[in-house]
Amino acid sequence: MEYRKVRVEGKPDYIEVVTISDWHIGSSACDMDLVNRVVEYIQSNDNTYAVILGDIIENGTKSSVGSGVYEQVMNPHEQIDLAIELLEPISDKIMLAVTGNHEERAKVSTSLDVMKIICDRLDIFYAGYRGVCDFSWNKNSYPIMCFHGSGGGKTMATVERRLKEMERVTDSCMVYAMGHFHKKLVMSRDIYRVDQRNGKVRKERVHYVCTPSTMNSASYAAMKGMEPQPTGQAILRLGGRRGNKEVEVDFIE
Ligand SMILES: [Mn+2]
Repeated sequence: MEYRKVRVEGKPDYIEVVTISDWHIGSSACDMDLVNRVVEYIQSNDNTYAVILGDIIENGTKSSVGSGVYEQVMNPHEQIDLAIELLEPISDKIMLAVTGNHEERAKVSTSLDVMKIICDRLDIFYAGYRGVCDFSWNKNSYPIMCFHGSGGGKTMATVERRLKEMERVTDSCMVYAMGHFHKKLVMSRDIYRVDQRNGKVRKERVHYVCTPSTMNSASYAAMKGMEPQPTGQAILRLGGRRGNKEVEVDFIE
C-alpha cells in the first residue's frame, strides 16, 4: 500500500482536500463546465489540495463494456491530452492519485497504465489502485484512504457497504474516500483509538465519503433502472484542534 505524508506549511485553521473523481473526459455526458469550476476552485483557494480517485478519462475501447465507445466525443489519446491540459495548472496541489476502472481498460488490453502516464507527465504521486494520503500540520494528522471503488453500486446500501469495506483493509484512517458509483454519500461514526504515545484512549470520528461524478449520466441511470444521479465533487475540510480533529464535507456542484 502506497503512503504519502503531506506536511502542510504554516498553521492554517483548516485545509481543504477536493476529491477529483469520475470526470469521464471524452464522454458526451461529461459536464465540462463543472470540471472547469472544480479546477478553478482548487487553483484559486489557498490551503486547498486535491487527490485523484480515478476515471478521469472515459477511455472507451473496442473491447470495453457498454456502448461508451460510440458515445465519446474524442478518442482516448485526445482524452489523455485534455486531462493533462486541465490538471496542469493545479498539479502542484494534487498530492496523490489512484487509477479507476476506465483507465484500467487500456491496461487490460494493452498493458498501458493511463493514470501513470498522466501522473508522470505532471509529476503527481501515483499510488496505483489505492493509497493513503496523510495531511499533517499543527501536530494533527488526517490520513485519507483513497480508492476508486469497484463493482456494482446500484443501491445506496451497496455503496455504504463498499465504503466500510475499505476499513477492513486499513483501519487507522480518518477519511475513507471513493468515487466510481456516481453517488453522493457521506457517513461518519465514532470509535475509540489507542494513543500509545500519550497513554490514552481517544474518541475519534471516522468519515466515509463517496463523491459524485461530473457526468450527466441520464441514459446510464435509465438503462440500469436507477434514480437520477447527482453531479459534483466532494471537498473534505480538515481542521479542529489537537485531540479534537474535525472533518466537514461539502460539494462543488
Ligand atoms: Mn469507475
